[in-house]
Amino acid sequence: MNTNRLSKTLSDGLNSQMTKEAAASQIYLSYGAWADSEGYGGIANFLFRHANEERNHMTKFLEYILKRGAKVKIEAIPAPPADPTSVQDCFDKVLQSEIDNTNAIYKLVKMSFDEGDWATWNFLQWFVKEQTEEETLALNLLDKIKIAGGIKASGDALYELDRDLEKAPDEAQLAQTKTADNP
Ligand code: OFO
Repeated sequence: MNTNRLSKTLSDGLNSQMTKEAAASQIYLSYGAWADSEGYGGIANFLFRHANEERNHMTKFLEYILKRGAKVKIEAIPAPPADPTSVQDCFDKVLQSEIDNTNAIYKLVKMSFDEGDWATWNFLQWFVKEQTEEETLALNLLDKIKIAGGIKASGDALYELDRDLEKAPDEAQLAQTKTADNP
């Protein structure tokens, strides 16, 4: 009996999203390393914590594909883009990367809807909510840097921002402890 409950299209799509989440984690790691080397330890800490969140998202996709009886394909993770040129550029790129990810999730939601695969549609709703939160977080970062003076932000303003982000609550949790009620 065929125990695979995912179509080939959705199984390929979910596998590729799993790799995309791993790539998002690498992007945050690379921007975090850049921030630290520029002396922004607080921003680096924030970005490193977010890298863990993306890794947890990758695990959620992996667990779901396995749960539905389909095959997990672990593939090469694309290299992150070039280093940012400033803190504003870094936050701009974080927002763009989250928007790209949201669009990829929406495509999967549409695929699952078109197939009437309500289990997958339901699974993806957690990510729809998560992406809204992550885009908001990235927009808030951009607001903060704008208030600090944008590309011309002074050393003092960047120092304050760096300190604030160091203290920002750590939202990274293990994938298995995350639920729709406790994202
Ligand atoms: Fe940035 O979030 Fe994963 O999905």
